[in-house]
Amino acid sequence: MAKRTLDSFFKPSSPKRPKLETETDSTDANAEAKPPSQHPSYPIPIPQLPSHIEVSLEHGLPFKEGHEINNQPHLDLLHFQPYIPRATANEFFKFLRRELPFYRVRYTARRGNISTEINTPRWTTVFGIDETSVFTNGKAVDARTGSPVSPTKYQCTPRPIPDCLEVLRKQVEAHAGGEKGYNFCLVNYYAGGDDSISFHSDDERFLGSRPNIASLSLGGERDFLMKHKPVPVEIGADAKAGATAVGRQIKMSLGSGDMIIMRGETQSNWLHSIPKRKGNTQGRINITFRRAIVPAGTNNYYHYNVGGGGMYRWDEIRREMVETK
Ligand SMILES: O=C(O)CCC(=O)C(=O)O
Repeated sequence: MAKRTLDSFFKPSSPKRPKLETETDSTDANAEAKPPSQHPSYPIPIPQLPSHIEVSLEHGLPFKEGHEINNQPHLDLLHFQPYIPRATANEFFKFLRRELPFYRVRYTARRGNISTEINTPRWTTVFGIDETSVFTNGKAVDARTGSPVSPTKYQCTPRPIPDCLEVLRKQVEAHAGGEKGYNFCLVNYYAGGDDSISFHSDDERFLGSRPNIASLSLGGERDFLMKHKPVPVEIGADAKAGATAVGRQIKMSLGSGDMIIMRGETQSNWLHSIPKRKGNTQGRINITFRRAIVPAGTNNYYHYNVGGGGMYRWDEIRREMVETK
């Protein structure tokens, strides 16, 4: 109850006229007091959060306590419904869509001798660096020695997490059930039902053996599916290998502000996806926080979420992502 009151307190009180999303709020204390996040690796400066969103994130979370979902083999989820109050989550969604640089990454997937060109079916962006390095005064330095990272250490230029996402990172870490030190923030923008992510698990070795991944939804509602990985079984006396399904498929509807923490054995045993949904025209942002432990994680995340192509920004008039030269 108390939190509901807090949320309505932070909501802007009936504005005289609706403000266009493109307008900057010249009366916003935060925007006036603090310069935008800037870094040589950023293609654009990234503004500070409007103060009412920042205050709501710093002092109002979690809006509802998380509940555990562990009623199937190897499943260990913490579900907040919502983690951020809906009104704040919707404003945060619009802010991030407007202010972050996005990419539509194309890459070549190789399986044996066969190469396939993949067009990632959503917009992506990423910030962070694995735990062997840290940003100190904006410079990437070795986490142990503090000496500058060699220019050949990474095949990409890592970007520090901007203040507007760092505020959230700290809060999520405090509520994520034991995670110490998310160092990556991946952002997906799904423009509508044609954008998707297919079944996969975040089980790469560069995340360690029992990764804790926090996944936050902002904006339009989408289905989130989970299914257990096929499990090899011994069949009959001659022990032929087969596979069987374990557990039931899970379908959750993720609304604005909802968060799922996937932890423990979940990633090694379960796959998840956001399937395409014909006719859905609502934009949605997903933010995941993770901890990568070796440089391979940094290289992987920038390769697949920034890539080598052009940058896109949200165009408020055209109401779509537009490539920026
Ligand atoms: O959009 C989502 O909720 C899922 C995102 C996801 O699975 C990923 O980024 O690995």
